[in-house]
Amino acid sequence: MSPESKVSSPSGAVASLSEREQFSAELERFEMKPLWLIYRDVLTKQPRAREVPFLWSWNVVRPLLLRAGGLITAAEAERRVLMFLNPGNPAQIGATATLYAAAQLILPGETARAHRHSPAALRFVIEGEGAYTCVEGEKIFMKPGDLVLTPAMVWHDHGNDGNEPVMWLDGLDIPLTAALNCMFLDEFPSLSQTESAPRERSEKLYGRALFPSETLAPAAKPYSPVWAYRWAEAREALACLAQGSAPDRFDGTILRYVNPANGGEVLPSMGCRLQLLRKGERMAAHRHTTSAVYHVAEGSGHSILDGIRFDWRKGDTFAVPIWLWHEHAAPTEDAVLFSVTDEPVLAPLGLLRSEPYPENGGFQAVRSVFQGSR
Ligand code: GTQ
Ligand code: FE2
Repeated sequence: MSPESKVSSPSGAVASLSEREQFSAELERFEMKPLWLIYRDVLTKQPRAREVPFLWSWNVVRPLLLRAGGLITAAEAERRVLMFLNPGNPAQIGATATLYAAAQLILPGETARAHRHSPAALRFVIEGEGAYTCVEGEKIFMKPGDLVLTPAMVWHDHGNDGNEPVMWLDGLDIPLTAALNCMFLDEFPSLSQTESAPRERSEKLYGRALFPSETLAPAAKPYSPVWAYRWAEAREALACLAQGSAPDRFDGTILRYVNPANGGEVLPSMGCRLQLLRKGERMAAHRHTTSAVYHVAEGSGHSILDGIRFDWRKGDTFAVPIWLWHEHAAPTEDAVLFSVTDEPVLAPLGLLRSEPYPENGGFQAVRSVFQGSR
């Protein structure tokens, strides 16, 4: 036996490489494997995301979504949805490792049938009026910029009673639910739910500083009792916050959508944020263990994601994977970014971690400009 094929361990044990290989092969029969073969690949020093930063331009998405409107009905499709997939991990149904994002279209007169499922969902309306989501018998009419929640296992159907196409961003925790193998879907016995609650009930009862008296105790449900957060109110609150308070170094002027019963996140798996970047503001770069999907609600600007400049404008959606350097700027006009984050998942696991960009005064150099499609 040649000397190279002999290896030794600190304990002095000596074995030939082929002996070790044979040992590993033997283990396979019993569904075992030595950890030492993959130790460094499992316990990485830092997160190694397969997902990459990416942007879905509304200029591209909108005409494709309208084309889908001519190809398939909402009834046939169940949901007429174009999913946003991450090119770094296309086999996974998600924009990041934890967050699914998609664009949905509902045409005048259409109904998307009632169902409920274990993934939690939210919508952020991009364009059009006259559509509603019916949540547990409560019809919620939606306007651009409105956020509507359909938490896990809550009945929901969509309809368009108006006379224009309505399009929105869907955010769901599908990758997470799928990773947990916890997928459930129930179909409602009829196409749509009968309207059994007053319109916008959840907002009237929980969205103001007046609660039904028994609700003073922390909410029993793990999600917000308010189903809808209106654009006009969110935008007004953001403008108010911007007056007289200094912007966050990384995020500018930023609000959380909260569960009014406990001040916590709106959903157990997804948090929502709304941030204002004032004209001329350039925020510093950082990275964190949360991943996010951003949607441009107003204006235009750019983000530098891992050295790549992504120019964005109203209607665009972009993904920021875990532990990726990112910074935002609005050089020419005020911009408002809506975002969904998996922070509520990481926080209770003790996994929240972030760091500022250490070089160049906290700003990344731009290596390239994002070009879009293949
Ligand atoms: O609107 O109910 O994008 O159930 C994916 C799954 C939307 C919805 C999606 C869904 C929905
Ligand atoms: Fe759904």
